[in-house]
Amino acid sequence: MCGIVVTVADGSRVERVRGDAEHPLSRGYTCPKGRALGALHHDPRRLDRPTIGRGPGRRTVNWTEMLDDLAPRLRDEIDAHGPDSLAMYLASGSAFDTAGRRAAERFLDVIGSQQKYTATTIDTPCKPLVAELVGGWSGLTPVWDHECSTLLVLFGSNPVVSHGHSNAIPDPVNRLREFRDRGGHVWVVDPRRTETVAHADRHLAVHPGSDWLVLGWLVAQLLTDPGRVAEVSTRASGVDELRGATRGFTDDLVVDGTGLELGVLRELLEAVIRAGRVSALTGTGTSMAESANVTELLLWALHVVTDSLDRPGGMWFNPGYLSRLETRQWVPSDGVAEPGPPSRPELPRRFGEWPCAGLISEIEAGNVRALLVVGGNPVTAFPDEHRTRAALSSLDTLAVLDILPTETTELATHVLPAVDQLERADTTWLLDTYQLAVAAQFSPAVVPPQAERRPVWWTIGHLAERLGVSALPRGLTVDSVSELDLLGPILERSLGGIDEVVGSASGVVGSGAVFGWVHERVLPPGGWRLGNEQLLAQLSTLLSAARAADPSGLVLIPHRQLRTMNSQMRDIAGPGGRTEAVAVRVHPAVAAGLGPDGTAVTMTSSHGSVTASLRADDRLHPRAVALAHGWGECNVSALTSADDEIDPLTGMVRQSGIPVRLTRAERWEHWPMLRN
Ligand SMILES: Nc1nc2c(c(=O)[nH]1)N[C@H]1C(S)=C(S)[C@@H](COP(=O)(O)OP(=O)(O)OC[C@H]3O[C@@H](n4cnc5c(=O)[nH]c(N)nc54)[C@H](O)[C@@H]3O)O[C@H]1N2
Ligand SMILES: Nc1nc2c(c(=O)[nH]1)N[C@H]1C(S)=C(S)[C@@H](COP(=O)(O)OP(=O)(O)OC[C@H]3O[C@@H](n4cnc5c(=O)[nH]c(N)nc54)[C@H](O)[C@@H]3O)O[C@H]1N2
Ligand SMILES: [Mo]
Repeated sequence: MCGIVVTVADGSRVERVRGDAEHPLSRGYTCPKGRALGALHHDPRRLDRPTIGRGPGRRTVNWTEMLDDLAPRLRDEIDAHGPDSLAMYLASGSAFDTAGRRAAERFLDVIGSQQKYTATTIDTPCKPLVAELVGGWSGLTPVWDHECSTLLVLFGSNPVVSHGHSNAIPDPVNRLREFRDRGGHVWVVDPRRTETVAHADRHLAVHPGSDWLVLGWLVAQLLTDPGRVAEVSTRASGVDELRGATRGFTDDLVVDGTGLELGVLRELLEAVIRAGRVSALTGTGTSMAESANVTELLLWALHVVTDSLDRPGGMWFNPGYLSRLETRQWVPSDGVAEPGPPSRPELPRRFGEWPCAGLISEIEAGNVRALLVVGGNPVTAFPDEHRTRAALSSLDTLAVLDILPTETTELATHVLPAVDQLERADTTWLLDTYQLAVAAQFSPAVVPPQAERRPVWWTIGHLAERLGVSALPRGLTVDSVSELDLLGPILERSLGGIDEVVGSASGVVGSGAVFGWVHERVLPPGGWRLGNEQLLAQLSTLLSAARAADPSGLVLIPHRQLRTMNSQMRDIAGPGGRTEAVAVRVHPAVAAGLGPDGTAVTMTSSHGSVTASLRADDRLHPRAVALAHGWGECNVSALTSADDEIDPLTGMVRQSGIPVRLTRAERWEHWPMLRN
């Protein structure tokens, strides 16, 4: 989401990537991932030619041979076992590929397969769930009003590293600095003293997994004011139910459960009251925990109770320069989920997809026989690494569209080389509504595709044509279409029209924050729904458990690394490339019992174990163990489960707050990528 300027020599050699000073949102900034795109483009290990076959039998083929082999296999599976025998996993590598993503989704649709899986259900399904249950539509994404708000509270998000969770925050350090320079205050709630804390006013080092107690206490305190209750009731339903449910957030319980002092909680409450409206954001630190849905409900409740949603000085809803949500007709959703896949009927189907946890059992049950992976690395992203590997290896057909070899392409029967971000035209469609302004950018391909790399829309489009259907809009055929034909309709419907977007190299801004359209057009009658029974039942279960809880023992928490993106960019072999490292981070008091930095330690959960190098980190809460996901050799997914601890409302896998034990490793094979 940062504007970049790419210097190209001889029409095809990427010499340099730098931030675009003219870009209205990123203003010359770009993070290490953006600057690495050139080296990634020239990485000698790039997938340049299609291959067929597993293991030593794998052979390089041309595209005709690939399509002649793959398409009939898909046809045979569908003829013999029905369209649901074909599944698709769409993930991060397709999130910045508008034409490819749309073609892939359309393909599954026209084939008639329900077997759609995305990274949402291993990332943050609590957000669309609560948006739907409270606001009436799952796509409502609250965005920080960074220009008018005065209080920003971050729960489990570290934008200085991640650049935002469901908000795209380019140039995060300067943005926080500007916010504070004009009087804004930043509070960070995180069991680790994060890189963002260095640019914040206050840091609350909570016990991992206890954010919901902070939020519930705040809401309960605010709702002790009868005037406020009456006022909130004019724009929300379920206020009494919420008030009843939050009565259990007593001072003692919250102090014990969070490890915070009552005085600190009171200061936060005063800051909220002083600010009047508040901007609060959550991230993967809360969305991957057992309390994810409840935390998100209480976050929305805090915003509703302070009249901060869809209002200046709080959170706004970006209707999107391209999506133009404010022009649509809305029918509020009742939020009822459909059943899960046949092997896991208890897993809810929401937002038109099944939870990733169910894909593994669908393969094991023989229901899914062919899987297309579009820009994903399930071996490092899915729960239960060993089961995921076994399931993927058992598939008749595993076709992976990627740019580099990964742990997943290793298991594939068909590897289909894709173009990278510099080799294709694109627009900011998928993250349109996450931005800090109503804005868009279009960029043509800056270099021609090398070798036999092909756009995802081209590959999927050809497969579809061979199956007698079309994955492209309006029945367009692959060989008669250009990328601009595919992106054109989106740009034409945009706020400024196609010429405006295509004509501006650095992107266009339609406006800053806009307010009121959600109240006018989207909200159900009666306003925000704060009394949802399913969410309040989860809250009451958590409260009962919290009263009995013993907050001791180590728990695993997730975190992001600045120069990697999940499993991507761990090492880049192109010119100017680099290698990253990963470590198990613990508080020095915990490390002292294990050994010096670099000691091999084994982390064990009730589900499995993983061995990696130790690093003492005084920024961590003494109970937290941090290990980033996305590493093949020390795969944190060995500790998670696809069966146990799955959230019943979303099918989300628990990836944070997992009880673990640490011991010195008995035997450990070093691998070259690991450094300390
Ligand atoms: N550089 C980089 N950027 C990325 C990514 C990347 O891999 N690298 N990944 C991208 C993706 S896919 C995503 S989903 C986003 C995620 O974006 P963020 O959610 O902002 O991700 P993190 O930077 O990991 O921040 C999560 C924070 O939660 C904290 N945490 C852990 N457990 C708890 C808890 O119980 N309570 C609280 N309050 N905090 C907790 C961690 O210490 C960490 O600081 O980032 C995106 N951006
Ligand atoms: N235990 C645990 N599990 C987690 C998480 C965690 O914190 N802990 N985080 C979760 C989160 S937030 C997420 S988002 C998921 C991530 O899950 P995934 O999205 O499956 O993981 P990535 O490693 O980002 O895989 C993206 C793949 O896309 C490829 N790629 C890059 N660019 C392109 C392109 O232009 N075209 C194509 N076709 N492919 C491309 C990359 O090479 C890479 O193999 O993992 C989740 N899993
Ligand atoms: Mo994510």
